[in-house]
Amino acid sequence: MNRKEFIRTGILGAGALFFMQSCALFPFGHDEQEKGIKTQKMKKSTVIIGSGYGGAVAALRLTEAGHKVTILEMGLDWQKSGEKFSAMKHPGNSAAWLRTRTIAPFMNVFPLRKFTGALDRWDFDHVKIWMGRGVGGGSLVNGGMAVTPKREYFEEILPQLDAELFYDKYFPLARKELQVNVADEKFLNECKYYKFSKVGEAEAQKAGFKTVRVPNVYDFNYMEKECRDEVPKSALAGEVIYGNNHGKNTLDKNYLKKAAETGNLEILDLHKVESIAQNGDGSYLLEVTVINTQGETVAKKEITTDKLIVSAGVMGTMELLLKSAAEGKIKVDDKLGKKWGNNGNFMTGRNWVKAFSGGTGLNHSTIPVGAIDNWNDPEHPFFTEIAPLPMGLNVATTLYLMLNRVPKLGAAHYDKEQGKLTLDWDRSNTENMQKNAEYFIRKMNDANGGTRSHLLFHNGWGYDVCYHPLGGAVLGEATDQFGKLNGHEGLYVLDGSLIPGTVGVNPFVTITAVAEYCIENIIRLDFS
Ligand code: FAE
Repeated sequence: MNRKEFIRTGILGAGALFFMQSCALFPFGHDEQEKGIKTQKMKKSTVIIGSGYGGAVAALRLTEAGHKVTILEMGLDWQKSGEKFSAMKHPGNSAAWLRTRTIAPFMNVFPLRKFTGALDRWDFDHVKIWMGRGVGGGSLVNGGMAVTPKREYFEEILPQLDAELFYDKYFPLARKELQVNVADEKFLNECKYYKFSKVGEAEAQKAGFKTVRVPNVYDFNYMEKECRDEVPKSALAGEVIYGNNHGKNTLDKNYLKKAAETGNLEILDLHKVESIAQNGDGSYLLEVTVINTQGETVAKKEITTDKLIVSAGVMGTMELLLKSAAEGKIKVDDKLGKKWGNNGNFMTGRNWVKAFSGGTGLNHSTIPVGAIDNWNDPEHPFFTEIAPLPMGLNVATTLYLMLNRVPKLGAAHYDKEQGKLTLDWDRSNTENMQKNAEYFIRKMNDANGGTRSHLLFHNGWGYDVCYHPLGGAVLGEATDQFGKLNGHEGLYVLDGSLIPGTVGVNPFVTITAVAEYCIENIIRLDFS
């Protein structure tokens, strides 16, 4: 088919093209695209930018209430595309967003073909931030740990919210919709893939720490079948940060699926919103680039909408709003960008763990189920995930993702000259985290032997590893009490940006619960 025929066919099938989910099949080359690209103008009643937790919750509640919704997602619709996710040992197309080498926290020795993969990483001077790309956002690549924050800490960081209402209504609702479940203890004891967790827990207990079982959105019934070789393996085959082909209840299988079933949801993938401008009549104009799976521009769109929900994840939301403001397209106040934090993320590890009694095992499930809860220690408060190292090697290493308090919060800015987002964040922001890590590793080694994993991170200290960026558009500060951006009718922020830099545990249950609360009130007040 030549290009003319392609366009003719495209015009005949304009409806289908409009709803086309993936632009991977666009047949023309880069130069031709650039020349032939015309900007399409269109109007949509309600637009959500991003299909992670905040966006998915908003989509379900709005569509259920009868509103037509369009989600613009820069990543791929993996389910529709037919592409498969890849395991950590064999990184493929899903392993990185438009990179030629892997971007895991370590061991990035694998070359890649450039593709709109599911995992992205933004590097700043003192912190590297990982995030999910694709329909389902972070749910595609995260470890699925579904932890409800401690009530006292939730009250401390978000005093503007009614904690009773959250613990009675919004947290249970979030857990139900996200399909949270807990692994059976007998299974964990018997399954060889959880030796790393059992060893990690036993050592922590020996060092005097309290361990806790952690709920997850991975379907443990499925995992038990994996263990018995009855179904294709996913968590037990090293799949996680490059996506899971089975087992994990990602947002495209719950919130987004239900929203699509209403018939009111349109998801446009590979649609990147470049900027937001406010028109004279108060509506919003979105400048959108449509890309193919090589990252090449295949179309441009200008989409006008009266109601805009920005759910691009903390870094995406900060970039979009601060950049649009720096370019004079929207006006924001100085509260936007403030109270950014890394949720106290600090990665570390120990070597020669039980080295002479079989180590942590050759095979690790990718789904963490254990944690060390030292939050109530006034001197060294932390919550630590006992993380797997699913590389198929018995490296006798345990890996820990520590979550600490964030006494010194940072801030996000947009540097117009350099054309990029910047962060006020340096080693002083992670000082307390480093002290906790030193204390934790010392205590573990004193009780159990072993050494700090000097070869990982910076001599064993991963102060710059961040999986949980939070804050920047704090609820009730940069927004009103339900997420409406200050001074902007019809423009809402619904994602991790609403939470002021820390929540003390893995954050997606809280992001989901806060989004449920906000959208319920937004619909009541602004969509009637
Ligand atoms: P998010 O899920 O990041 O979704 C934002 C979406 O917006 C993405 O799909 C983007 O592609 C899209 N987007 C961004 N910019 C644009 C644009 N300009 N135009 C169009 N689309 C755009 O946002 N949390 C837990 O609670 N438990 C865990 O076990 C856990 N493990 C993690 C492991 C890894 C490797 C990573 C990276 C994160 C992990 N997290 C975990 C964090 C969690 O996934 C994250 O807090 C949430 O996904 C954030 O949800 P949001 O709704 O804020």
